[in-house]
Amino acid sequence: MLHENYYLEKEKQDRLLTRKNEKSDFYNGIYDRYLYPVLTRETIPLTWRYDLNPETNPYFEERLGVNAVMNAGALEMNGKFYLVARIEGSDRKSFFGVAESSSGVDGFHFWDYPILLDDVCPEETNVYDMRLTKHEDGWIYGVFCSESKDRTVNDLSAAVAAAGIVRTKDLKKWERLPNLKTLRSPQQRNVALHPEFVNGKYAFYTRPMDDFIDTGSGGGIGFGLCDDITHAVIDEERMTSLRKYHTITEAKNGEGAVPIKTEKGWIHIAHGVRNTAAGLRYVIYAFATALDDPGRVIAEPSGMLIGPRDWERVGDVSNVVFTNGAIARENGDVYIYYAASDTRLHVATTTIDRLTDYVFHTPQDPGRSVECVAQRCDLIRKNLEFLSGQ
Ligand code: M1P
Repeated sequence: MLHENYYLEKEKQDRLLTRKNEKSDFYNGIYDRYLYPVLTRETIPLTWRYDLNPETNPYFEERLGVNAVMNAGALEMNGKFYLVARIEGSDRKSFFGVAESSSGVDGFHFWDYPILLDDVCPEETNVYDMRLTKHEDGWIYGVFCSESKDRTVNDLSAAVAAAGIVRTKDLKKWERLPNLKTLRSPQQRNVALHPEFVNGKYAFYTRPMDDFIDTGSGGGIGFGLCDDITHAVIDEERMTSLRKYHTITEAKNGEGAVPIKTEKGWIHIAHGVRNTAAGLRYVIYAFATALDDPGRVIAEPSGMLIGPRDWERVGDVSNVVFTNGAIARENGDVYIYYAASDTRLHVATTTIDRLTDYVFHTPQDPGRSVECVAQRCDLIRKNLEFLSGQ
């Protein structure tokens, strides 16, 4: 006999998991937002949190709580949508779980168990933010942040971020490979593997950092090649999308989802960070790189693509939207999975055509207010002329 509260909680959760999602009335022509998040802490199976045996848990208390579900890698496989989400336990340690859905906007449910990674790094304390790459070599790679305590300095909070690598064929059996080594950057986060070979080599988008939080001299999103993914070493990283003064990437930026291939270039959906009196503000932006050189930026629409709005602005780390997963389907539909305030996971939908139009036809940021106003006046003048001709 189970505790009566089990049935109440199970019924609540079943209602949540079967709830249909709906597009919200938000409009910008570029993408649609949805009313409900696709994953939250409430969607974590009860078996992961409670001891269901009334003899050992007479009050039906949560034994291993979950605090947040966020930043997810994403992949389509056999017509289904899969997310490898970052789940943060009440103990502040993150781990990964696979959730699947048939629609991509609702019905996501976790598999029976979270992913238990091979325990190959004794110093590793935390793992998070996996980017999933279906690589042309036939493997699905997961590249994530592997965080370890920094014991080289006398500072309790000091940590080192590196890029961990796993690979799988089915999202069930995972093989852990050695962490990526970047010879010229002390720390790395937000690393993603490009889906194709570049000059016969594996290509990574990196984010060089001097320190765990501050990127320091790190100038933005890097790009580097390596010969052997089973012992991945990158010597030189050249810069792609840069941090820039008085833009949305001033404090830092980082590759988000694995880039999407289009006829005009690789489209990247990344994040940019600026500092404010209320702390760091994270937004999502887009740019494109060349098909024949995925490290070379060819289009940079001005400003942000997705910013935190309404209740998305509030959570554990408020004023944050962050993505590390998007799915582009054969039919041209695109699903961008983004987390709000490091607390829950949302989806925005668009199409390759709309995204391409946005990336290649949104004007670039001219960098100064006066030029931005001139840019806007030019748009207004054209519109008024157009309207008067109607
Ligand atoms: O808290 C916001 C995000 O902070 C980090 O991103 P970045 O390295 O660019 O600062 C990541 O830890 C990410 O998980 C988190 O959402």
